[in-house]
Amino acid sequence: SATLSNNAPRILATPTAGEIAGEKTMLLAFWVTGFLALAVGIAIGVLQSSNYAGINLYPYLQPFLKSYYQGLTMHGVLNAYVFTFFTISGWLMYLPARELKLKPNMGLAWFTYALMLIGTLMAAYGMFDNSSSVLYTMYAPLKGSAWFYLGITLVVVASILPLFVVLEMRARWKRANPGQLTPLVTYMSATTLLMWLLAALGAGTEAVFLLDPWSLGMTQTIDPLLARTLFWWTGHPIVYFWLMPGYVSIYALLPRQAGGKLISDPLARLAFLLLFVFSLPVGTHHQYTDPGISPVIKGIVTALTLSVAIPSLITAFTIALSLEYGGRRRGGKGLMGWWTALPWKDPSVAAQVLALVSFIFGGAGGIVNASWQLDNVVHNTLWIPAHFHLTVGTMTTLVFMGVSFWLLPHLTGRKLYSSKLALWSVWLWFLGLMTWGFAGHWAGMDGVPRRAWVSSLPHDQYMQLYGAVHPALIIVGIGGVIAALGAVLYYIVFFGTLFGQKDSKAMVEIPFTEYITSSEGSLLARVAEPLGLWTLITFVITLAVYIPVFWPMLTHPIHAPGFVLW
Ligand code: HAS
Ligand code: HEM
Ligand code: CU
Repeated sequence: SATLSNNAPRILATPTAGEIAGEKTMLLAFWVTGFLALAVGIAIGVLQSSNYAGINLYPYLQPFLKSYYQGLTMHGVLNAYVFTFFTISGWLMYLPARELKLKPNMGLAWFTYALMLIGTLMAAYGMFDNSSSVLYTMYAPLKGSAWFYLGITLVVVASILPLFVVLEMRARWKRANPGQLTPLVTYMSATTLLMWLLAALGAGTEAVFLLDPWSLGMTQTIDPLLARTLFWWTGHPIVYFWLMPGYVSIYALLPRQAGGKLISDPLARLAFLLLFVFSLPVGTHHQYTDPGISPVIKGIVTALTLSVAIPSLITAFTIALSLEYGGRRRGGKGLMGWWTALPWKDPSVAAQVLALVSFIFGGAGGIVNASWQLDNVVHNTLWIPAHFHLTVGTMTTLVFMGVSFWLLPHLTGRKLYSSKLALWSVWLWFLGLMTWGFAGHWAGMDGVPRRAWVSSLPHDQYMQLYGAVHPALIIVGIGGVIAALGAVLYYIVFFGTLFGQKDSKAMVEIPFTEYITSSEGSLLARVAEPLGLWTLITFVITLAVYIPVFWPMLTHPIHAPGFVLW
């Protein structure tokens, strides 16, 4: 009120019970929509792993999936964009609101949801009518329909909006707590969303200036190299937009769930800050084999990409130590006793720890990809999808499955349907993806291409081409089935909980962790605090790398007509 002096902390209105209930409904809407998309995506995933094992299920799916590529487009878009964007957008608005005890701008939150839903439905229409089997990377000159591109454009625009919800809450909180550091979860959410704002500029530009007008017939040709480069401006950092929200749970909640504390709050901030700065300028590591980008740039990008692994290495050690601390508090003795003493019976903990285990392999594969010379061996082979099923398939999907086991009861006041089934679903998902991941890396090293409808070949031709790695390809198929079984159990638990018994004790609290080293008095945390400055720094570094990439493209434009190959 006006009577308060400027530097006295103003009392902030904490949300009422009714307002909190409204926020919970909002998050539930985001999560249910996201997980529904994932269910469709996963069902198609099994068709794809079977394809590599030599089993062609597509003739039985007429007229729903006209081709492998129609299915693959849906799998990529529904899993990697729709599932992730919905769950992440809700998650990153809701958690800071609870941490700061502030009411988010609910109008904007629901507007985000509505816009994302409209975009999704438009893109889904473009995929279901088989007009847009251009895969989730949308590589021109493959040409999809305007429904598809405009839909994706709306989804991307919607995914930017949660940033403003979070920044507004952070500003309100900072006004009431002058000179204080942003609380950790809010810090993490804000850096993730700021990173994504800069990231989205690439695909946003591609969509608005190249793909949308082209698909609407306003332009006749397209520049494939420029389009790809703009896509990967976004397409690399997007993987950290999938990873960092998982890290929010791993850093800020899991240590508590595992019976311990987070070792260091400032180190967590450092990890997020480094992820922010280094995610942006490295997109062209997806284009090591593309012409038209100078080898000097490719060398610089190799070094920068290896740098973006550093925050994940920091995470590995910080979290391993935090888990060890939890395990020892639970009575674990000796070298590895803490590991077995972790609460493995808690499906939420098991999911997240298993996701971390698989991410060791996903991350190691990423470092191989990052190394320019080595990438030539694995690029465009099955190695690459194997790599990202051990990253986005676990550190995002498995972590969010784990989160949902406490979050759904928290949101609905209903009991988790079955802890035992949940635990089985987690292990099967982990084992299935590890199996397919392992075998996919193997097959890829032996040259099996990704994005190939190999099962449509006559059997003897398939064996002639891929017989030498047939065991690996069979294992890919088996892994897919195991993971899908995990998914079936998961959805039984998911819907069983949503439609299950109300239980007053089910309304669990959010397990915000405590820290051993807090950020009080930490120079590191102070340096990391001015997010506006860090956004500017990141933008400048990104431009420094990308201006020399774009310059030759803009001065030597390519005019390619569109193709529809399906
Ligand atoms: Fe990647 C391609 C490089 C991470 C996703 N990546 C992809 C594609 C996707 C993807 C989707 O440089 C394919 C796109 C397409 O369709 O073409 N990636 C990296 C590097 C990292 C990396 C260097 N990727 C990710 C993450 C993803 C993801 C995360 C999704 C969420 N990736 C590449 C490159 C390509 C690529 C090239 C292009 C390749 C090509 O040829 O096309 C790094 O960020 C990885 C760092 C991670 C680590 C692991 C740390 C380990 C942790 C777990 C610790 C365990 C604990 C448990 C605590 C260094 C944090 C305790 C356990 C005990 C036993 C004690
Ligand atoms: C591609 C299987 C879950 C995202 C693939 C491929 C296979 C596969 C075999 C390679 C297809 C090819 O290169 O021709 C599965 C199975 C799953 C599963 C069996 C679980 C049962 C997921 C999840 C995500 C995901 C949870 C992300 C959240 C992707 C993406 C692609 C892909 C982005 C690349 C599509 C492309 O190349 O255009 N999947 N997947 N998948 N998957 Fe999955
Ligand atoms: Cu990348």
